[in-house]
Parts: sequence; structure tokens; C-alpha cells
Amino acid sequence: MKVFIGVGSNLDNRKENIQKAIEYLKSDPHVVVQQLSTFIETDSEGGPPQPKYLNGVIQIETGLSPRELLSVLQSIECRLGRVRAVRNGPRTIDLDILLYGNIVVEEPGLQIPHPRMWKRTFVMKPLLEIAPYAEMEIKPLLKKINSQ
Ligand code: PH2
Ligand code: MG
Ligand code: MG
Repeated sequence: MKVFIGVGSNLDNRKENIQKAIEYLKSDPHVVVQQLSTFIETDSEGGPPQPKYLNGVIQIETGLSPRELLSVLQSIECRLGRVRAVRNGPRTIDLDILLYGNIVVEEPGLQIPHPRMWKRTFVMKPLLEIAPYAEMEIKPLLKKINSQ
């Protein structure tokens, strides 16, 4: 399945955090990293005042289910010292499943497509850089998730 992952970091060495996250993803036997967007510096949106982010998007191919992938991403966040203190607060690394093929998932703790991705320039800009066609694919999926 083709999956797009949103990546953000605004604590410690942001570049190094992102590079390590990519290495950890590459080392997972069930994940093939296919494309990396440019990583852009962005002002933080929402949450308390906090440092600027580096944001980008990674395209992978994986046989993992959405749940299995979520747990791989959460364990990478953990290894990189992510502490969940404040909602939308600063973080060493944030790895969000944006799109998982054209599948819609609505479960406790897991919504795909990421329900706020469409409104976030720091997600859409890097996503459309590596997958310009995604714009057309997301709209019907988001309609489903937002109307349920
Ligand atoms: N992530 C958030 C909240 N706000 N702002 C920017 N610029 N980049 C992010 O990745 C980001 C954010 C929650 O995940
Ligand atoms: Mg996020
Ligand atoms: Mg997240």
C-alpha cells in the first residue's frame, strides 16, 4: 500500500531528528521509503507559542496495516525522545499517517486521511510537491471522514 507520512520537528536538532526517523523507517523490513519532499521551515500553528518547525512528507510502500504502521511510527517517536505533554505542543518528532492508499479509517486514536491535513499548508505543500495528483484523491476521502 502507498502511504504518505507527515513529518514535523521543532525541538533539539530538527534535521538530525528527521534524518534519524527516516533511517529508522528504512530499517523496518516492512517499509520501503520511496520519496522524500523538501523539508521547509514553518511557523507553528495552534498550541502554545513554540519554535519554528521543519516539516515535510515521506512516501512509503508498506504491507503493514494502518494500526501496525501507527505503532511503528509511535515507537520511532518514542525512540527519538517524544514526550506527550501538551496538545499541539513542541516535539522532537511527529510522524502522522496522512493517506493510506485510498482507504478511510475512523477508529479511536486513528483517523485516515488525517482530518486536518487539507487546511495545513505545512502538510499540503510538501505533499503536493511529491504527489501533485493527491489533491484530487483526497477530496472525496475527506468528505467521507468529515461527514460521518
Ligand atoms: N504540528 C502540530 C501543530 N502545529 N505547526 C507547524 N508549523 N508544523 C507542524 O508540524 C505542526 C504545527 C500538531 O501536530
Ligand atoms: Mg501532527
Ligand atoms: Mg502526531
